[in-house]
Amino acid sequence: MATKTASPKSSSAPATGAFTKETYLRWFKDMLLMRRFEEKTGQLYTMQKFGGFCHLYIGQEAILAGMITAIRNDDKVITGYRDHAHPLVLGTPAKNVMAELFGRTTGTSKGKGGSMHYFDKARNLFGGHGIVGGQIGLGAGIAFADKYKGNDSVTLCSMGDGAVRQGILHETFNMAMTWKLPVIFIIENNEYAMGTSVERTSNVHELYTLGESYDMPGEPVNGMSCEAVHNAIAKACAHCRAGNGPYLLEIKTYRYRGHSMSDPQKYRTKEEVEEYKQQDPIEGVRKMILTNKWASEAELEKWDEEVKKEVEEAVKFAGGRLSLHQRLSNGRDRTHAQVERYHDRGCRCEVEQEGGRQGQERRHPRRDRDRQGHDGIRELFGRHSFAHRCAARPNRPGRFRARRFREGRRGHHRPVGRVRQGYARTGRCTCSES
Ligand SMILES: Cc1ncc(C[n+]2csc(CCOP(=O)(O)OP(=O)(O)O)c2C)c(N)n1
Ligand SMILES: [Mg+2]
Repeated sequence: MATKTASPKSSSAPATGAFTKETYLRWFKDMLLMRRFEEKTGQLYTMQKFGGFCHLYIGQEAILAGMITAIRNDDKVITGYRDHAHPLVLGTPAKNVMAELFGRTTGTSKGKGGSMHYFDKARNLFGGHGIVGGQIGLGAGIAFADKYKGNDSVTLCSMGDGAVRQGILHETFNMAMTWKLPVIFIIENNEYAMGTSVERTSNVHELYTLGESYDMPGEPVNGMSCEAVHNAIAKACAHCRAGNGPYLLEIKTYRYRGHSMSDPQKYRTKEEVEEYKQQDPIEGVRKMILTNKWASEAELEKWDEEVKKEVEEAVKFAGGRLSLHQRLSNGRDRTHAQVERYHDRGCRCEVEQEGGRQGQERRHPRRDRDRQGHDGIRELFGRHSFAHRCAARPNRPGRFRARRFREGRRGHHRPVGRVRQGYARTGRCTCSES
C-alpha cells in the first residue's frame, strides 16, 4: 500500500499567490490524514482503549495544512494540548503518534506525554502543552534562541482564544516586540474556551487587535481556507525573517467536536455546528480538485481508503494489551469523570497516589467499580491505590481503601489480609484540566 504520512515541510517557503495542483493535492491528503486519524482517536477513546485526556482538532485542519506549505523545515512549532494533528502534518509517522496515545515507548514522547504532550525534536515540534498559555512564553524563548544564534528561522506559536486572557500573553508580547523576536503568535480562535465563548470573557472580540498596544502587527484570517492561512503565514514569515519582530494572526476557525471527549456541548446549538460544517475545508479543497480535474472522484476515494488503512495500521502498531501504566491512567480517567461535577463548580481536585509494589497489580473489576464512592474515589490495583479529594472541602480528605487480592483457584481473585482504611495524604495535582 502506498501509505503516505504527511510530507515534511518544504525547504523553502513558496511565495503567496495562485496555488498549484500539487499544493491542493497536498492540502487534501494532509487534511484527510488529520481528520481520519482523529476520528479513529475519538472512537478508541470512547472504547476506553487509552486513557488521559483527548482534545480533537476536527474542523480546524485548514490551519495546519495552510501553515505547512508556508513554512520552512527549520522553522519551529509549539502549541497547546489540542496537538495530535501537529506531529502528523510535520511528518511524524502516524504509528508513533498513535503509540504515544497508548502510552507506548514507541510514542513520540516515549509514551510518557500522551495526548497533550507531543514533542518531535527532529521535526522541530516543541509540544504539546497542557497549561493554557504556557507555550506563549516558551515560544518567544525559542525565537530568542534562534535570533541569538543568528538563524533566520521563525517560531510559530499557536494558542487558543482562551489562552489570550492569560497574563503571560502581555508580558511576552512586550518582550517579543522589545527584542524583535522572530515569532508568529497564532490565535486559533474556535470561539470557545471549554464552554465559554469569546464574547463572555472580554469586550475585545477581535483578538488580532490585542497586539496593538505593543505595536505588533496583526490581522484576522479565515481559518476554514487553506489559501488564506497559507498567504497570511507566508507574509508573517517574511516579516519575521526580515528582522521586523513578531506578528500576530487571529485565525478564525471552529471545532466540530466538544472541547474534550466528555463535553456535553450545552453552550452551543446543533445548528451552529452545522453552519460551520458547510464551510468544511476538506470539502472546499475536494471541490477545487474536482472542478479543475486534477484528480477523479475515484482517485480521491482511493486516497481516502489509503489514509484509513494507514490509520488502522497505526492502531495495530500501538494497540495490544494495555500496560500497567496505561491501566492506571484509565483508572485515573474514570475517577476524573466522577469528579467532573466539582470542576463544574470551579473546584480543583487533588490526586494522591499511595505506593505499593509495582508488580502486584491484581485487579478485581467489579469491586473496583463498586468502590468508586462519592468523595474518596478508590481505584484498586493490589496495594496500589488512588484517591481524589476536592479542594473545596479541604477539611474532609478523601478516604481510600486498599485491599490486596490474591489469585485463587480458577483465576478468581479473592481478598487477602485486612481491609486497610485511611486518609489520603495531600499530593500533587496531576489534573492539568482542572
Ligand atoms: C492555566 C490553566 N488554566 C485553566 C486550565 C483548564 N483549561 C483547559 S483547556 C481550557 C480552555 C482553553 O481554551 P482555548 O484556549 O480557547 O483552547 P481550545 O480548547 O479552544 O483549543 C481551560 C480553561 C488549564 N489547563 N490551564
Ligand atoms: Mg478556543
